[in-house]
Formats: sequence, structure tokens, C-alpha cells
Amino acid sequence: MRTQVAIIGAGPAGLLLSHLLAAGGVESVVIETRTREYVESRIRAGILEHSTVELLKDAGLGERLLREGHEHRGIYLQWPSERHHIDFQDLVGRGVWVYGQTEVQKDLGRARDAAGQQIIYDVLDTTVHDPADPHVTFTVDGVPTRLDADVVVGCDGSFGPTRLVVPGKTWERTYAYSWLGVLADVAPSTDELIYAWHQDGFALNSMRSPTVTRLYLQVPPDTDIEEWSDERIWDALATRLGHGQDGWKLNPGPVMEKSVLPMRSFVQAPMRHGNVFLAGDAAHIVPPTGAKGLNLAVADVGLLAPALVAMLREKDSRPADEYSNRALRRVWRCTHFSWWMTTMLHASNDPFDAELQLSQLRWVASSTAAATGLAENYAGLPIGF
Ligand code: RFL
Ligand code: PHB
Repeated sequence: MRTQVAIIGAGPAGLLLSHLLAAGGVESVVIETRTREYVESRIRAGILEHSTVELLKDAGLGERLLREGHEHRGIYLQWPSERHHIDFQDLVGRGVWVYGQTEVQKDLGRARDAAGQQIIYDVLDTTVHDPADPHVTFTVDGVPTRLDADVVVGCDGSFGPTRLVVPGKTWERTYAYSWLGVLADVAPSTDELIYAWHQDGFALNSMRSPTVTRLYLQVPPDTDIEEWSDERIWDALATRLGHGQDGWKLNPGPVMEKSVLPMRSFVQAPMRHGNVFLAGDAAHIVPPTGAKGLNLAVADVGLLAPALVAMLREKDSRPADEYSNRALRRVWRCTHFSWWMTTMLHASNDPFDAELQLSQLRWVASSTAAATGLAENYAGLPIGF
């Protein structure tokens, strides 16, 4: 097989890249190790930044998002006996959207179906060869297959194989906690997300729709999910989120899914070697506290797609040469913001840290300058920042 751009991975980065390339007149083939059903039902991110929504709208992918998604003005920051609304709209003139990654994935899948995009699911043994003359080999339905391309893009997430052929430097930070994530079949108890500091550990009250709530609890990294019965989960959420405080109530309900998510920060640079490029989680991971993972993947692709169109159609390689440096500026901004939110909100056993955290939270909640910094980063910087 031969194509212009071989894309490894049919997550949000890979499918969006194939969509934007097609709009620019560049053909691609996407290969994916999982089944389509698996990829479309993975529960992950839930918050879209303003610029992510604008990019999806401009790409013709915003119709259901605007109908079924929910725009939020800001978030609540909370610690015991205090809850403060940080109004992004007032502070920086833009908010965020609640729309699950599963839905973005389905919208992308349908759009690529309508365009006749070739996506090969269920492949095994993906190997990327020779960045100077790139090609990919894999097995599908037991048949060894070779895909030649002008360019290969690794959109294959944090454990994908493409990174192995992109030499460079890596930075990594692991955190002394994980999140226990819960999807519950109950109406959200809050109009906007609540990020709660508590001495027992962080809690987050998020949502997916008017009838589905998404919640998270800080837990130790080696937590066995079997130790967390639904009752224990709701008790911990009620304590940490302040059930009963100023008349606020947490609505419990049937738990549809629960799992433990590890947390780390990771960056690889550069995000290119020869004609092999990296985008999204393949090049960087952030802890979820800043809601940045999916948005960063979209931002990378928003830079890379026009760069590849210029390279392959107009023989102008400058935007592709600038891609890694430009993308990494935003990656490091989001890496810092995610680290900052994470370290401000997660309890440690150190009483000195706890006082510093509470001092920061009071500062963000009471100073317009501090709140504006949080709002600008959370609602998102422009794609080309
Ligand atoms: P993805 O979505 O991981 O997609 C990569 C795709 O590549 C495929 N793949 C391969 N394909 C072919 N051959 C191979 N050898 C392959 N190896 C892997 C994979 O099967 C997959 O389909 O990366 P992408 O597109 O860069 O998108 C990034 C986002 O998915 C990610 O940043 C966020 O979901 C991160 N994340 C969260 N972000 C948030 O902002 N808020 C969250 O609450 C949140 N929760 C999460 C998350 C990531 C998680 N993972 C990766 C463990 C929860 C989880 C569990
Ligand atoms: C989610 O709804 O899954 C979510 C929201 C905000 C975060 C992380 C996860 O910071």
C-alpha cells in the first residue's frame, strides 16, 4: 500500500489529523491496534477548551457538540467550609465545554466514514521503519502488510511504537497518588465542576450530561479497586466535596464504571525525526487535574495538519520544520499548568505543604490577578501560542 501520510493510532489525534489533511487535499491511511468499538467507548477526558471547540467547529465537526455539549462559564475551587466560583468568562472572556472524549471520537469516526477514509482497525505488530524513507509494517487478519508513505505520524498514545524511532530527550515526573474515576448514572449535583482540596485527599465533581455524573477521588498509587465499594466511594465523595455544607447535597446513584488511573507528566522532544512526526499523547502526558490531555492533542494536530499540507502540496517545508518547537511551547505551558493544579490540590502528609496549598487556594479565590492566570490557562491559550 502507498499513501501520502501514514497515521498510527485512531484516537482523537489520529482521526482529527486525517480529517484536516483530507480538507487540505492530502490523503492518509490510519492504522489502529484496537477495535473501533473499544476506541469509541474508552472513558477519558470531558472538558474542551475554547480553541478546541473553535477548531472542531471550523473543521465541520461542531454540529452535535454545540447541540449536546454544555458551555461552562468557569469552575468552583473548594476547601473545607469554603467554595468559590472562578468565572473564566468574566476574567478572560471565554469559557469551556463539557463534551466527553467518547463523543468527540464518535463524531470524528462518522465524519471519516462519510469521507471514505481508510482506517484499518485491529492491527498487530506495528513497526515504523527508517525516518529518512518512512514505511510502516503491521499484520491485519493474519496478513503481513507494508504501508509506504511520504510522512509517518505517530498518534499512538503514550505506549505506542512510533516514539521508538524518534530519538530525543525525555522529561518525566511521577506523582505520589492516583485517581479513582467513577461514572455514575445520576444527575450532576452541581452546575459547574467542583475541584475540592481536602485533608483526606482531592475530589473532583464533573459530569458528562444532564443525567450522568463523572467523579474522581485521590487515592494511593497502588490502590486495588476491589477495596473501594460503591458505598465507600460515595462516603468519601460526600466528605471531601462537602455534602451538607451550606445546604449543598451530593446526589449518589448507581456506579456504571470505576477504575484507578495513574498520574504522570512526560514530555519528549523533539517531536520529529526526519519524516516521522509525533502528536498528542505519543509525545507528552499530563496529569488530568488541568483537563489538558485531549486539548493538547488537538492543538498539536491543529499545527501539524497545515504544516504537512504545505510540505506535501506546496513543497514548503518551513512550517513542518517549525512544528516541534511551536508545539512544545504550548506543551510546556500545559505541563506546568497541570503540575501546578495537581500540586495545589492533592493532599500530602506534610503539614507545611498543606498550609502552602491552602494559602495558594485563598490567593487564587480572592485575587483577580491570580484567578485570571488560572482562567487563562484552564480556558486555554490560542492554538498557535
Ligand atoms: P490516544 O487517545 O491514547 O490514542 C492513541 C491511539 O493509538 C493506538 N495505538 C496503536 N495503533 C496502532 N499500532 C500500535 N502499535 C498502537 N499503539 C497504540 C491506541 O490504541 C489509541 O487508540 O492518544 P491521542 O489521540 O493523542 O489523544 C490523547 C487523549 O486521549 C488523552 O490525552 C486524554 O484522554 C488523557 N486523559 C484525560 N485527559 C483529560 O484531559 N481529562 C481526563 O479525565 C483524562 N482521563 C486520560 C484519562 C487518559 C487515559 N489513558 C491514556 C490511560 C483517562 C485515561 C485512562
Ligand atoms: C472529566 O470530566 O473527566 C474531567 C474533568 C476535568 C478534569 C479531569 C477530568 O480536570
